[in-house]
Amino acid sequence: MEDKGATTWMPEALSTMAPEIDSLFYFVFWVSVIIFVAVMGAMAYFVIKYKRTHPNERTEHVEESKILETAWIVVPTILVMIVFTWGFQSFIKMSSAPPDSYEIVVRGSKWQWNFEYPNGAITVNELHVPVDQPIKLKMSSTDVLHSFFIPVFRVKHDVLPNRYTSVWFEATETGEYDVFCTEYCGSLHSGMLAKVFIKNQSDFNTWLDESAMGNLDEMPLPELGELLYQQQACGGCHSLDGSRVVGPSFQGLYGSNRVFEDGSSAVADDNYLRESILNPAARIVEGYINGMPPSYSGLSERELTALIAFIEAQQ
Ligand code: HEC
Ligand SMILES: [Cu+2]
Repeated sequence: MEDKGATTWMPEALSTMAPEIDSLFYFVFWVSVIIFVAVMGAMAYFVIKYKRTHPNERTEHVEESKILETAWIVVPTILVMIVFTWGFQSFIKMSSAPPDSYEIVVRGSKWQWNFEYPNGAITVNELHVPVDQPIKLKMSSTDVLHSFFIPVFRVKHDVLPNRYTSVWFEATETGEYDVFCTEYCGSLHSGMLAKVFIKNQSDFNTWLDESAMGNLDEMPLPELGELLYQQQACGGCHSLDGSRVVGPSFQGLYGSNRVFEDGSSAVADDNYLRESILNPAARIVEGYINGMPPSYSGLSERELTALIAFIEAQQ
């Protein structure tokens, strides 16, 4: 059970904490199996052995057995205390990241994960980490509750809109594994998937240097717009290929005629797009719900212009 391979119950164990968590899991699991078999076995045996065979048959008088009663108080108490101390120790270890941890900022939003590294690099739905190095994730959400889960590391924690939560892990092998959102967060929850890429330290450093953001002030507007489209999770609701997701596609949007729920209409020019981003509830496109988060007012003027330029480029 200690090896790194996946079992029927568990995926590979690839963090320093994972074997400890698995051992506790298997302890609880096997104790439960033994108790289940013993109790069900005894029950089946007694049902047959003491079956009433005649209407006049009466149960004989039974005195309690002091030894038996003591045993079933003491033994479960000991088992529960073992699980408690073992679990509590692991819990403390899992809750406090080592001081030399490498910190990555995680942002969950409907329906993607953004990761921000100490040098300013940002990735979407791809978490890159070095192997054999404690990593601390500082997590928050821009909208609803999400939950961050990496099965191979055995870490899972809620991600909340109103405070930071964190998990830490130290990967023990390189590879590429799944990350899930495990808190139902709306229609595309099941698609809120990411990958963790565990690299050796030098590959990670190379990757990090290559991914450092250039000077955003000098980036051409449509390019900056595309970056924001990814980072701000617009892509979760707006496709670029004409397909309908939660909101209308950006393909062919610019300059087209928009019809709204109240029957009015307008041409999708710069002013309309600006209003749609800053105050999405103002006019609702016909056939859609008022489902766009009102939280984009923090975008700078340059960022808004960049997003509009990006939308204009989707013809
Ligand atoms: C959670 C889903 C969601 C996200 C995220 C989202 N939107 Fe929307 N958006 C919608 C919905 C739904 C509508 C249609 C209803 C309405 O008009 O408000 C919409 C409408 C729009 C429109 C008007 C479209 C039209 O056809 O007239 C624009 C422009 C727009 N969004 C831009 C953005 C940009 C830019 C971002 C990222 C910064 C973004 N949206 C993020 C859901 C979303
Ligand atoms: Cu989620």
